[in-house]
Amino acid sequence: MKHNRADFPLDFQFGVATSSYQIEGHAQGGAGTTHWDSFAATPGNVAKGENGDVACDHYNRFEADLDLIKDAGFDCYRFSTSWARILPEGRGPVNSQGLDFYDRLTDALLERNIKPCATLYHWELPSPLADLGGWRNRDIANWFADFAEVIMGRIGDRMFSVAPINEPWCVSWLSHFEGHHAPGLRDIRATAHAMHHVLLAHGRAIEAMRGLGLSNLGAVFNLEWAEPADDSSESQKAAQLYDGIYNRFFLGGVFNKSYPENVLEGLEPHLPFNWQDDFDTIGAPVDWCGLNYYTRKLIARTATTWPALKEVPGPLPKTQMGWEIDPAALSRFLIRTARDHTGDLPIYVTENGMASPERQQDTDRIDYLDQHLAEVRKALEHGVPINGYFVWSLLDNYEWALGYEKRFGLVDVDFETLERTPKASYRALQTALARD
Ligand code: PNW
Repeated sequence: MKHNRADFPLDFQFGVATSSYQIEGHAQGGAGTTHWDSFAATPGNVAKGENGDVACDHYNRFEADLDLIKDAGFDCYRFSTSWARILPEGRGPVNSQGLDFYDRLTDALLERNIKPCATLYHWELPSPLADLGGWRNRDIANWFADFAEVIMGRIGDRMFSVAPINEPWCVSWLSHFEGHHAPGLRDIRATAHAMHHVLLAHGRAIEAMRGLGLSNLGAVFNLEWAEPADDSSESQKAAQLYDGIYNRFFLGGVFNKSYPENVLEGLEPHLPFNWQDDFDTIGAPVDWCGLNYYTRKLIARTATTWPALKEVPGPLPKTQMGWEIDPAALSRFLIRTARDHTGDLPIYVTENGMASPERQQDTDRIDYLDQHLAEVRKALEHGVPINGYFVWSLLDNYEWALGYEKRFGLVDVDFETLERTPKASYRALQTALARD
């Protein structure tokens, strides 16, 4: 790689990220069913109808997987905790096997001197709560805060950092407006409610964890740079609206206690009553901000109902996901986020990486990581307080609606044998992260 540890501040943290449903193998250990199980079982939603029942079987193989993290030289491991594994009904009775699993995982990380960075929710909502309306139901903020207390009551004392929710845009817009993720709705009112409730749930969980005495609590957002497809003022406005919906709505709610005007123009009639009254909870102080960055989009207007946006194919090189590679947008985002939202608060790049069909010699991934780390360094030189960078992902895994074909791992997984094989990118990072 073109960079190594010495190019970054002394206490800069390098990490790798995964999520529970994507790697654990959900159908074991007494976990309850989730809305992803039913979504995946409905024909047409997921490539080949694949689901997370077995995934990488990390549930049984976590010790060996943590050895891989250790041997690569990572400082931190960002994992998520499955709500339905811990509370099979979403509320009420605890599955002690589930709590035990995260307890063992935590200790196994500490034994290896790897810092545990937990995300409480990375998308597998327990089915009984989904049946009650899931993210459309305001009560979810309290159900979620209760879950936060259960899991962090057990492992919170040993966490390096905790974030309640991974990517509020995906939880709400992608899942309730675009219908690409569970629950697969296409409804603006459901979307607006989910957008607001996911932030409210975030804030309630922060309050609950403060109550437990936890510190180093954060929020994790996914950002996509919106570029006007052409220089018409229409496309310019469209790109600003895309930016508002995708990026500024969620950052604004948590850090500025407000939603962007250009989004409210269309969304306000669909938001829950008295949404303005929730900003003290939504904006509960956090200790850091996590940004997940992969790509940019070219945006133009279309003649449909609000928001009337369309994505236009762009000219940049693309990953296996078909996502354009635009490293420069990462430093722009880091600088802008500090300027407009987070000020002096530490920022972490909590996900960055690419899908590639190359299962061994993934030099495309090495280039991708190199180019994005260069942008992190640029933003650091600019004075942005960036404390760490996490690669998505350790293992090839269940890439949601796209199933197992899209491979984001530094380590190849053979989904027949579940055998793990480090790729060239893993070796390159191992060299870059070595301490002398
Ligand atoms: C992130 N989009 O998800 C997630 O945190 C991971 O679970 C996922 O595997 C990774 O990125 C790669 O996709 C996203 O459609 C999924 O815009 C989809 C979108 C964005 C982020």
